[in-house]
Amino acid sequence: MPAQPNRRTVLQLGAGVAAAGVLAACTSDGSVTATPTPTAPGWLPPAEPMAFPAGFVWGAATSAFQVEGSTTADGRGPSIWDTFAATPGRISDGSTGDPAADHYRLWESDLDLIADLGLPAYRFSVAWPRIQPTGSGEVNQAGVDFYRRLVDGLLTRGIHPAITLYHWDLPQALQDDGGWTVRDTADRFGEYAAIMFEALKDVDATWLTINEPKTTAYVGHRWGAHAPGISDVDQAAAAIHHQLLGHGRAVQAFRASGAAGGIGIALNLLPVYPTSREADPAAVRTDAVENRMFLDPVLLGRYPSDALGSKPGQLPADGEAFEALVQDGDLEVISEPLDVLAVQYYGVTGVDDVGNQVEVYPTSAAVWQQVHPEGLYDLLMDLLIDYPDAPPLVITENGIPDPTSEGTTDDPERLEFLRAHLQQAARAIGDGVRLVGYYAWSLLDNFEWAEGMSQRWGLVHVDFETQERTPKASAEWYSSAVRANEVAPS
Ligand code: IFM
Repeated sequence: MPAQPNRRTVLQLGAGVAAAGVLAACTSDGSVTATPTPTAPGWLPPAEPMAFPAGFVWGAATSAFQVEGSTTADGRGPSIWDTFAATPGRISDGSTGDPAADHYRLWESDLDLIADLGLPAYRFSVAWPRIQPTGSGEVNQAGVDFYRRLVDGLLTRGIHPAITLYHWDLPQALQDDGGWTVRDTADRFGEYAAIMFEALKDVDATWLTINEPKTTAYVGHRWGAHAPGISDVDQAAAAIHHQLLGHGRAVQAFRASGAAGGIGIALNLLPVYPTSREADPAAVRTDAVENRMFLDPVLLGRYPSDALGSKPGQLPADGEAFEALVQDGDLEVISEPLDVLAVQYYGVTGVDDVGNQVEVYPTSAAVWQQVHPEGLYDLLMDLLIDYPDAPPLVITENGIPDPTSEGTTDDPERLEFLRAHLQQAARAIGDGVRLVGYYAWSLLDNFEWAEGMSQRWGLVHVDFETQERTPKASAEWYSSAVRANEVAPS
């Protein structure tokens, strides 16, 4: 497995002081050097609106398990999230994916809502167990028909479909055979992807193969807090490789199908800030674990050499066992050229000298989310510098939960979050980043995984008793920004 440390930059906070002006970079011998940062500290947004390029794609996103409900309708098979949510103690409020936001039945009025907000694009995911109830073999036509209707409904309304093939709802039958820890699942994913390309090949869609392979690997297989609920670092590492291999197989199937549109992968990336000079090495390794372990194989055709091991910041998996999983030709498959790289940005992390991830910016109601809009700019500029041959970028998730679980339509925190992040996005475009679109997470309040229905991420409030939808203040603000194709100052 070829693997050279690259020069991906890691921001230096200095001794607990935010707004640094120094980048720590990993050299080819693995040592860390300080270099001038391209980030001008103390950047302030201009007093005028910041315009986006003509043709910039604006949208909002959901995923199947989080919104659809109807988990046994029309031949859908069980997924790992049905199993996980049905296990006592796994979901904080005991909720399941049914009815969630009942989108499977309310999809038409939800598409009207998207149109009313003036959003030119909608990102949703296909539930694999609706298409192949056991993850292989026979196609369940009723499932395919649902997504055909959804896509046609979008096109009728002039809304561009962005279609995620895998947003965490693996058919349970595949999990019973090892799930993402086994290579066979990558092949099954390629077959399922081919079914969807064939079914929708006439549609000019943005296809995304796998949503956040990092979350599935680490939260689902290392920490056991998401389905399938495994706590084993070597299985987590295996899940990385097999998801990425599945991604590559899907890209190959896309090209072979002759389907219209383009394809990419959705990676959640995390700018890493050392809390002191002594923390630089651990921060560089954390960057390998959080970012380069996914970016390098997809964009450069190699895994980083500094992600796995027992040094501070590393993923303590068995490197030799991991290398043994990577067969000849795998990295060529994984690095099949893409049309777009989808970036999901929620915030940043600090790293201390022993490799602990620590809080350096305030968190939202989601304890893992350290909110730092400038981190988005840093991330986009890092991608520009470190992966100059990357395809155009699109932000496919960015958002914040309501401060409480109560539910409200008055959400100034989200409105300001969106404003600040869009300003950073516009700033990065002005500095040369090829960013072509932005999807807010999420269109609707929905099933937030282990938090169940208790964490609301929607631009649109959902009353889970009545399923009534009411746009929040942030939705109205976002709608105005989208219509004007610019972000206004506060
Ligand atoms: O709700 C999730 C989404 O499914 C994946 N990205 C992060 C969001 C907020 O946690």
